[in-house]
Amino acid sequence: MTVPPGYVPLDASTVLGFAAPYLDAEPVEAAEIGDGNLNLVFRVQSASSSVIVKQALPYLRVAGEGWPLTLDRTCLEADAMRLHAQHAPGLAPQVLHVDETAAAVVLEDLHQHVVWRTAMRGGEDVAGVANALGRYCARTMIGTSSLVMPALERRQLALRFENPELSAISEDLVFTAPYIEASSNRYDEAAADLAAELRADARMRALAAQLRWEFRARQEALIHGDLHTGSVMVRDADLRVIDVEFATWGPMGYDTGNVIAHLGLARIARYAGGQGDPEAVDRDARAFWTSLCDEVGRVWPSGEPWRENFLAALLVDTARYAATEMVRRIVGLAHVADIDQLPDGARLQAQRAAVQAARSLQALPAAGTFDDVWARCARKET
Ligand code: SR1
Ligand code: MG
Repeated sequence: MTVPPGYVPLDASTVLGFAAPYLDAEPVEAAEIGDGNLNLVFRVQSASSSVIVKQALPYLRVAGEGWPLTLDRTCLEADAMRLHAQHAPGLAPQVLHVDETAAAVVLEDLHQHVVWRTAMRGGEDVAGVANALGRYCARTMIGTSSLVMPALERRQLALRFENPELSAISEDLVFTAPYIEASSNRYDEAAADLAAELRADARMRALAAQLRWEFRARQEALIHGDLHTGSVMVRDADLRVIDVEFATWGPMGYDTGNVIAHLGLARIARYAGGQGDPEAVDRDARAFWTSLCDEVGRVWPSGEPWRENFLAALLVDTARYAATEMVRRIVGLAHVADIDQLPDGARLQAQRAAVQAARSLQALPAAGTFDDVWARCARKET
């Protein structure tokens, strides 16, 4: 693809000058620290301060130049991060600068925070984080929806955040590829039977097709679009939600389903032999849902007459989107370290449990409680 005039990918040397205005002294060091699938991420340091520079590449980093992408995703991400920060103050990183030509943003460096998934994989349980994430979801989802936002403002906002390319990636990787013989799929040879079973599972295929349509059609809120435990930085109970580049108008249950799916995968991994107490994840999942419901009541007080119905429907959506997210993290392109890093036998046990959990979530009766959902998600037997 042709890149816009003036765009040049940064490197560990050129990023020093780019970041200098946002540091409190001369930059002395920069390193590319990105381990994500899409962008370049640098940490740039002076003697006494540091910032993060995130720059889009004109292609999907994990796939290479054969998968071209336009460059506007970092600006859209900064825009979404600022909007989410307005609704959920203190729960998103500070955006210090946006440079459209360089397709790069300068962000607050959360160097004292760790990725929640990394903490959990190390057996560490961080009190208060699940509560804060429930509040983030409630505030960003309800706050950017027409449940509370004045109609004119909401319609004007709808013109932003279309995000067609990254939304198409999600539609493909989450709802399509895992149910066909797609070249992007990746799984262990030992799990090939799981992948084949999924391709032959009419009910899971129907669920995925329906959810793909709902993902496109139900533009309920400005969702994060990739809200897993790797998108959450924690330091004690202080939480910041990062990596908002998949933000788009979509169904609220996509975000909450992602959170529950990744807690389910963490629980399954611990149960299969990973570090940490599986029951601590049970407590996190319950704390997340309780906090979300409580916060919905605070940010949408006028919804009282039908709020319970709304939350019951959101729970069903959460279970359904959790099912498709769990499946794609086992047989699709992008996996999770919680399970991939387990030793061979334990990994296969966890992979089977995750796919069974997804099937069980798909079959959830309409009037299920959160405990019903979680019991299906965090399956123990294989
Ligand atoms: C090709 S991008 C693969 C995945 O990485 C991102 O974090 C999203 O989860 C996306 O689906
Ligand atoms: Mg991401």
